[in-house]
Amino acid sequence: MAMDLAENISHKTSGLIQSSNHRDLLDIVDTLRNSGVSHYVDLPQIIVCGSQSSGKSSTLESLSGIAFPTAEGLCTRFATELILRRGETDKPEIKVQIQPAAGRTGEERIRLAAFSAETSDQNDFAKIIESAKEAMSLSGREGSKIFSTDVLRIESTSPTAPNITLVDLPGLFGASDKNQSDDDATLVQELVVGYMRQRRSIILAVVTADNPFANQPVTKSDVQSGIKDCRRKLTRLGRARSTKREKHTYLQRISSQLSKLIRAGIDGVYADKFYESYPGQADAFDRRLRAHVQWILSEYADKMREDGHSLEIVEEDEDPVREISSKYIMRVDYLEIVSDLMVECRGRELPGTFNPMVVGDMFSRQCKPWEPITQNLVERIHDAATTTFNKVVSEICDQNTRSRLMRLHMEWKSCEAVVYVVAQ
Ligand SMILES: Nc1nc2c(ncn2[C@@H]2O[C@H](COP(=O)(O)OP(=O)(O)OP(=O)(O)O)[C@@H](O)[C@H]2O)c(=O)[nH]1
Ligand SMILES: [Mg+2]
Repeated sequence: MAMDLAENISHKTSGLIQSSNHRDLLDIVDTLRNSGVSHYVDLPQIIVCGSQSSGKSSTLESLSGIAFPTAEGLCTRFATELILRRGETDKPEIKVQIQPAAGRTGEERIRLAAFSAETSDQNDFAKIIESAKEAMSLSGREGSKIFSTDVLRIESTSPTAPNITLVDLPGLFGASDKNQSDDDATLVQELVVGYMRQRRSIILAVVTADNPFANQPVTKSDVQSGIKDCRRKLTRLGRARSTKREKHTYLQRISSQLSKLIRAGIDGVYADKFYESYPGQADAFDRRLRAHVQWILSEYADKMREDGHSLEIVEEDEDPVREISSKYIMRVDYLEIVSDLMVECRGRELPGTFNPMVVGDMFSRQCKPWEPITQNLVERIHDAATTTFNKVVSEICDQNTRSRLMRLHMEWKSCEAVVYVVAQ
């Protein structure tokens, strides 16, 4: 029955994932995994996880056609990586090895790495797993360990197998009993979460039908947030669009949503869900454009007040605010500069009067820093507009549409338009 299902799956998937290119790629992935590269790079794999005795090993058996040891109660004691490959062999070939855990001593590593078994008879499989357990000191005798972080690697090549890598993991459990301690629960949890965290792990969560879905440890945290993420991505993908008209409607929807959200961001009306903000959320400014620009403008006003004038003119009885001596001048010294300037500005005025142009000259000398400060303001507002724009586009369309629209220079054109509107 299990073999039938496996064959069924492999036939259905052939043509999609069974190409020789795909097989070569997976072989490279497994060679890398075998060389320990997975310590540095996460390699793709389907991981089977869930509560104890929820039927993980049985699910794996149905998918692979390989009879895993399954039983009521404590059963899977270590991670088992099952590498299924389609190959032209007369009989199925099964190769078994142990990848020692990171915490093993040098001597133990040599002993475990030396463990290897090969067979073409699936009936030997249970025996091989038993001897692997023995090698990992999981014999079940007094004082032996219950769980291990060593990994059992099984490579199975047969003409009908699908090209996939599956990982069977021990079941999660909360409470200790006479067979397993709290430390064991932590060890298993760390092992499972370690596999779940690997970015390229595809999580196959197995849940029992007699316990509510939301109560099972594997459906909590990571998996639930994964489901949420998938839903969000699906919503973003939008409805199927095969005709030109449907594609046109899709782009029109993006365009109207974009202008609606950007308009709201410019006007500072944050009623849409996109602008939602809650305490501790760091990216509110990235979305709330008007608030961000107002903040940038108030910093600009402070900067202009403090550094907008070239020289600070200090009254006789006061101390300068600025520390660098070239940045301030005493009033009496400044008056001398003004007198010199009045001479330089002399026109046709009568004696005793002065050319009012002198004020313009003094002003242009004093406002020299305005240009770089204002240039910086323009850049900051441009960056703020770009950030909000990118956030909005990421929110309303899928990754593929987004990058294709961006290629049409929509980014620049729209950002310039936003800066223009904000500046108004
Ligand atoms: N009723 C019923 N029993 C099942 C089903 N799948 C598996 N079992 C039984 O449940 C028990 C546990 O199955 P396993 O596949 O060993 O479960 P597991 O999740 O691998 O268990 P651990 O590795 O110990 O965490 C075995 O006795 C199976 O025969 C199912 O769909 N229905
Ligand atoms: Mg199991």
